[in-house]
Amino acid sequence: GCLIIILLGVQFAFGQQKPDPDWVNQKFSMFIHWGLYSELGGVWKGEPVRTGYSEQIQSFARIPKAEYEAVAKQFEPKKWNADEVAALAKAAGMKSIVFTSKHHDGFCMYHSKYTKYNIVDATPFKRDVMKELSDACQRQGVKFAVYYSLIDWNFPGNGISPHNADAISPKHHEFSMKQVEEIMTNYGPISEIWFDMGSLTAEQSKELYDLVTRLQPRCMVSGRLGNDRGDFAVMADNKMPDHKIGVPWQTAASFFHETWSYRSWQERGNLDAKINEKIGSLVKVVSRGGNYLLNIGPRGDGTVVEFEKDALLAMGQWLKNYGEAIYSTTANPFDHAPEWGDITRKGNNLYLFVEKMSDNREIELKGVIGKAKRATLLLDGKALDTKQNGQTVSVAIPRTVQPDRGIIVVKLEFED
Ligand code: FUL
Repeated sequence: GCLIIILLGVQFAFGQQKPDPDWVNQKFSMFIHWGLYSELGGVWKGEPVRTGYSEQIQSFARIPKAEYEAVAKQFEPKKWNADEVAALAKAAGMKSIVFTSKHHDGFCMYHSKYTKYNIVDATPFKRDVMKELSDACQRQGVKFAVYYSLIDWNFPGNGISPHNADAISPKHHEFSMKQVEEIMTNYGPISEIWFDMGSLTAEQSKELYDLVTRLQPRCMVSGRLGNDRGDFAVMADNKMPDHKIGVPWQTAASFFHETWSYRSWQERGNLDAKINEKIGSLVKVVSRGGNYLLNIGPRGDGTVVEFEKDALLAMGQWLKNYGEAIYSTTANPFDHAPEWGDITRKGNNLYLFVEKMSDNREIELKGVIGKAKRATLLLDGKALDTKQNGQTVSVAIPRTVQPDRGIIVVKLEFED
C-alpha cells in the first residue's frame, strides 16, 4: 500500500510542474532575435533587402551558403553586454528573456558540440553569449528561455526556404535532439523552449517534447513543436485572439512588423506612439489571459537600438504604476471586452483599463455578479463615484483625470 501511495505522490508532483504558474503569471517577456543576420542588418552587397524578415536574409537575398557562412569571420560583437540586456528586461518589467539559440540559418549563438558553425568556434569573438546571458539572467532574477528553430539551412542536405515544408530527415532530427539536450543541460534552468517552424512527424515532436520534459520538467514547450505537443499555444506573429482561451498562450510581437532582427535602414517613427501601441497590446493580451513576448533586435556589435531601449524603459515606468493590474492576474471574466476598453481580474478585484472615454465620462459594467464595494484610481488611490443598479455598475471619471499612455486604470473592489 505504501509503495503505491508514494508512486502516486511522485506522479502527482510531476503533474504539478506544468503549466508552470510562474510562466502563467509573468505576463510580459523579452524576445531577442540576434545572430549572424544582425551583422548584415538587412543589407546585402550594399543594397537594402526589402522583402521578408531580416533574420531570414540568407533566403530572401539568395545568399550563397559559402558567402553567408563567411559573415561569421567578421562577427565580433565587442559591445555585447549580457548584464545590460538582462537589466534592461528587468527595468522594462519583463520577467523572462527568450533568446535565439539558433535561427533558420543554423548558426548557433551558443557553444554547440555538434557543429562548428557556432559563435565560439566560427567567429573571432569566441565567446558563448548565450551562457553569458543565462548567467546574467540568474544574477538579475530574470528567467532565461530559448528559441530553437527546427529548420536548419546549414544542415547537410537541407534546402533554404523561409517556410520550409520539407520533412525533417532522421539525421537532422537526431542532430536537433542532441542540440536540445546540450541546451537543456548546460544553460541553467530554462523556463521555456520556443520551437519554431519545422514539419515534424508525430514521433519526432513527441521525442523532443519528452526529452525537454525529462531534463527540465518545468520548462514550457511552445506549440510550434507541432502535432499537438506543447504546453502553450503561440499565436501567429503579432496576432492575438479577441477573448480568453482555455490554455496557456502567448503573442510574440515585433517592434516593427516586417522584421524581428536588426535592420540598419528601418524607419522607426514616433516613439511615444510606439510606446502607447505596445502598452495597449500588452493590456489586450493580458486581459485575454496571455503572455506578451515583445522582441528586440540588437545590432551586430551587440548594442540594443536606442528606440527599442527607450520604449522598453517607458513601459517599465508605466508598469511600476500599474503592474498590480497586470502581473498574476487572470483574464477578463466576462464574455466580451467592454466598448470602453479591457478588464483583468485578481481575486475579488477587477481592473478596468479605460481606453475610450464617453462624453459623459461614465463607464459601465454590465452583467456583474456580486456587490461592488468601491472604485479607485490605481495610480493614486483616489476614490471615484460608483453606482450599482442590479447587475450594472457605473463609475464616474472626473474630467481632471487624464489617460496615462492612452489608458486610465481603475481598481474596482467587490465584497466577499
Ligand atoms: C517565425 C520565424 O519564421 C520568424 O523569422 C521569427 O523568428 C518569428 C518569431 O517566428 O515563425
